Amino acid sequence: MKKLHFHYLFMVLATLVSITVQGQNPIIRDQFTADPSARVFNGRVYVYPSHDIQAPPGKGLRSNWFCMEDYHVFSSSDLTEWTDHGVILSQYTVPWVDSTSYSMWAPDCIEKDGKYYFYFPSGQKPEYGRGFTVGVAVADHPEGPFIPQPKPIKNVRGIDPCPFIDKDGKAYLYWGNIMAAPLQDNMLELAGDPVVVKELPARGLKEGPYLFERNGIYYMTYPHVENKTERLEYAISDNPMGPFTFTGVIMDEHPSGCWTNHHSIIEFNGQWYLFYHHNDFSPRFDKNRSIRIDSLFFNADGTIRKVTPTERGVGLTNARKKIEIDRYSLKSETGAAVAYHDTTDTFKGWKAILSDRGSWMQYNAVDFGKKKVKKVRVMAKSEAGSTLQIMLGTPEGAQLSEVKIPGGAEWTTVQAKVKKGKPGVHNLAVVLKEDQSAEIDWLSFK
Ligand code: FUB
Repeated sequence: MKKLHFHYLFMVLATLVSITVQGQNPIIRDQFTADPSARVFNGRVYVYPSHDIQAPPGKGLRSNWFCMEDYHVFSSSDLTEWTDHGVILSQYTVPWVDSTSYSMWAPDCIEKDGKYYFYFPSGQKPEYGRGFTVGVAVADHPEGPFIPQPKPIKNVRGIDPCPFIDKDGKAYLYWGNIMAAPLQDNMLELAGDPVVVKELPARGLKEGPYLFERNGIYYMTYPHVENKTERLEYAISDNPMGPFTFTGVIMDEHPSGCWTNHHSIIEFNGQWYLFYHHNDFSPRFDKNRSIRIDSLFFNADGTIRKVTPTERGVGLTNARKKIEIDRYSLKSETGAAVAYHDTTDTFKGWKAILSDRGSWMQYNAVDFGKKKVKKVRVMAKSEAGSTLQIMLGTPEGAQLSEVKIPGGAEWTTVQAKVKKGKPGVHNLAVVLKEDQSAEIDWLSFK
């Protein structure tokens, strides 16, 4: 009784936490996040990621490995401002989970008849068998509170569950590498025996299935290791149970060597998006990851155009807020680089470094609103002192402002007048006018 009371209190408290985090890539800047399952519920985007942590000494499945003890959910109405709704489920509150396993890996969530079904894998208590299985927690709202079922789903062995409800109302569950089964109407039990999904590539690890439908085509998308690290691929079918035909690559392997990638694909306000992850805040340990978003486009025949990861990500950036130019859309081939502010605390973020005369960074989709801006503030640093040009559109565009950075070792905020500011949404570029290098943290207009 005491335990149940504590569990309820925990769930209520969890739903009260709400911290806004700002997005470009990676979209969550105060904790590690991985395996983003994005869904659109009631006109908002909800992301259900895994929550990577550093394993406490002696904990977790093995050392230097994936380590997770709980889940958060994040939501946004514009893909730029993200609200953290706090912990929605933890390994300590699910009856069947082995709370010493730290193995709450990639989850997903789906809505049916006003209820939200959160599917998650984890290591199980010995009485339920060995290895990973999948459970469900149910809520009345996308952000919870989620009440876990007392037992895992019967007959599911593996990780990375993905639920799908077809246009005819029939529900399916995909998981592992890669299995499928129909779900019963209650969304809590399988309605048939699991089958291996055919005809996906026979060689190399496949995991993280994510199935969606568009114009009558069922897209089975999944990370696949053909050569050391994962790349995102897809296969198509006219049936949610397959067989599928391998069709192409959605995203190449991360050049950094980050071993995993894991994704989901949604349409939101008429645009398709790919949610995926990379190890942005943890360059030396690729099991501490961060979730990202980039736009995804289809060709006329329904095939998917390969997505190139960007720092800029998606969404509009308000010109009157901080524009982090280090999350650039384009940069000059030479003399433009990005570095951490503090390599011992990567969550402090990045700075842009322009070092050659004429080097530049371009930042797309800045929303100047309805009124012309009159001034720009730039947080910058330049040992020898330097000058930046703020251009509208591209580095060759009209000059909005010229900002002189005084010489010195400290960061300083410099303000300058803006000429010919324009209302509306525009791209911006910052160009180094002199030979002396400059570092830029952010700029903002008023
Ligand atoms: O996050 C742990 C595991 O790494 C996931 O379950 C896999 O898909 C991979 O991203």
